[in-house]
Amino acid sequence: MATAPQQVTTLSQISPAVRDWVAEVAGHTKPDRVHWCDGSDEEFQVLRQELVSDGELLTLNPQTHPGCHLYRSHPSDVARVEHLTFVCTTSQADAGPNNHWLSPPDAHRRMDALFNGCMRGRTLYVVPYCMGPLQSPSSRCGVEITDSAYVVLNMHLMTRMGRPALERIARDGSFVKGLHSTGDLNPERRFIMHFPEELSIKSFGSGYGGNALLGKKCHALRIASWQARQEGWLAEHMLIVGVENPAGETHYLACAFPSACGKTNLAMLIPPLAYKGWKIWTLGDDIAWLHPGKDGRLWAINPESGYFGVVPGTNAKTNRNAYEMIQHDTLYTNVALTADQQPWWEGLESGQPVVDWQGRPYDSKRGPAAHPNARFTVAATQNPGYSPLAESAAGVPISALVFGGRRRELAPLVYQARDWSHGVLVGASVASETTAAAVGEVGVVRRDPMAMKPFCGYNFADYWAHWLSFPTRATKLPHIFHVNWFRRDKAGTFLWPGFGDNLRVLRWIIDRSAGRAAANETAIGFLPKPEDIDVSGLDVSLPTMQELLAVDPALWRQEMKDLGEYLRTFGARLPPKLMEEHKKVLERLG
Ligand code: OXD
Ligand code: MN
Repeated sequence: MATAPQQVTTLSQISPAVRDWVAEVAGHTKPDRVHWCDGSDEEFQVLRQELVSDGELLTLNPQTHPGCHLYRSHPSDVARVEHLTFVCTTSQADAGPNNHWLSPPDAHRRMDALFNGCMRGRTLYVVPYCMGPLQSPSSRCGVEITDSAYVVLNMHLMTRMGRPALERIARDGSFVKGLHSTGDLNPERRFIMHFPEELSIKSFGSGYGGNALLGKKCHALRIASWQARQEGWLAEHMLIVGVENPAGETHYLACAFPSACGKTNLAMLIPPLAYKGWKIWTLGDDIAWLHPGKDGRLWAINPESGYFGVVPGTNAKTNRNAYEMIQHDTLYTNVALTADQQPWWEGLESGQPVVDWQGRPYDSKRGPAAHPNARFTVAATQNPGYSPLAESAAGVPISALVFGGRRRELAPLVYQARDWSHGVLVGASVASETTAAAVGEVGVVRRDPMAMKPFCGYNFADYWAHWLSFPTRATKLPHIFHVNWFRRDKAGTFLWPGFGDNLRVLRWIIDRSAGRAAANETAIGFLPKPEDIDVSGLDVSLPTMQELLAVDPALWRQEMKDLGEYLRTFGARLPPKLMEEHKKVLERLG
């Protein structure tokens, strides 16, 4: 039987532009071998087996966790490194005070010196990938060159990668160039550089997560946010979730929270027992690309096709779907082990750790058994709540945008912005306690506008101006809300149960968006009255609800003063409209 012509086209022949770039990089980095990834399951299995044979991956208990493996990263390489992440634009002002900056020539010089000969003795993998459904006009492609087979396995689970992506690149005629090497993992020689004007990324010295899986934070947020501004859309650090009520009506929400604030849990929420007939559909847990549609609404696609989620805390009660989906065919990073090679982490309800995340005998004196930023990588289709619309070329229409942060005081459980421009101010005011997702102190409140502080690839002032331009691009924009699941009382106890019960708050958000729920008008926006949030079956008293929904004018005046000071650090590029919105809130606070 004759072989179909496309089957005999070798990968390196599909796109001359990619072929030339690979040749140039190989000439500089001097690998022993070049492997073009076709994205097939066979390729995934062969690479995984090679890593097992080399001792880089450990096969977990095949009876309890079939298809699961453990990878241990270098102990100095366990999180994103924001202090070593740069946006390299010709003009420093374009990167803005929110980014570390180097001029492109300086950055290239520094990175090219590091990449010189760095792949000697190694394999250079060419990973063509598509962020978003292969047939969607909203998707964008890239090629990651990496010398880490672990990165290739992650990219296989997280993106649509291989031959079909390369074919699309050949059709599109453009792609984001991402060059990655683990180098010698020396933190002194670790940099993640972005060149938005050239649509390229150079990452050296880390094999971990957002530093190394270049399709994710580097491409789908930093580079894509720049492209989105030029092309009239938004690339955001948002989950996408569908909420179906018992009448069969589904609303899609896109929600932005800083890292490790429960986006994966919210995207996979399990309705409380009292909510029979409600269904949650997950479209994405980390990134949303939002495009104005012809119908005037905002439409969202998830550029990713897998999850790179925080493991500690995941159990059948906090996130049953995530817990179930990571029982098989999952790549674990930096979890602990039980005596019979099962993965273990803090928050798991059974088992005992005997080996910690660094492979040492577990000793509680040395800290947690699993690293607090231990991760699972898993294909999205394994999620029992996976929405088939995640493959839709058009995406899903968004009914509400929700911002949130981790704040023990001040921000009420939920409030609604008065209109789009006020909503942009609400997004810009997001602040949150820092978590283990990035290197640095944990638990300090920092400003994280739109949860994009580590991810916006250009000056925040221009970014807010771009957000403020949306009423001229779309006539039926979603309503904007802010939530805070993390309020505590004076003794430090959480006031709101969170997790599945957050659906009660989403319900009010949806009802408000659909114009069928009442609200109290306050200085900071519209709030539900305590009785507007359904707490039936919950142990949440009326005084607790009152506290959760209180707006303390003195605290809010201070907050607005701090926000004003923060916004003014962006200087003359700050859009006047944002400061007008800020002034209006201050006036309303009296
Ligand atoms: C992530 C992060 O890994 O935001 O998603 O740090
Ligand atoms: Mn994230």
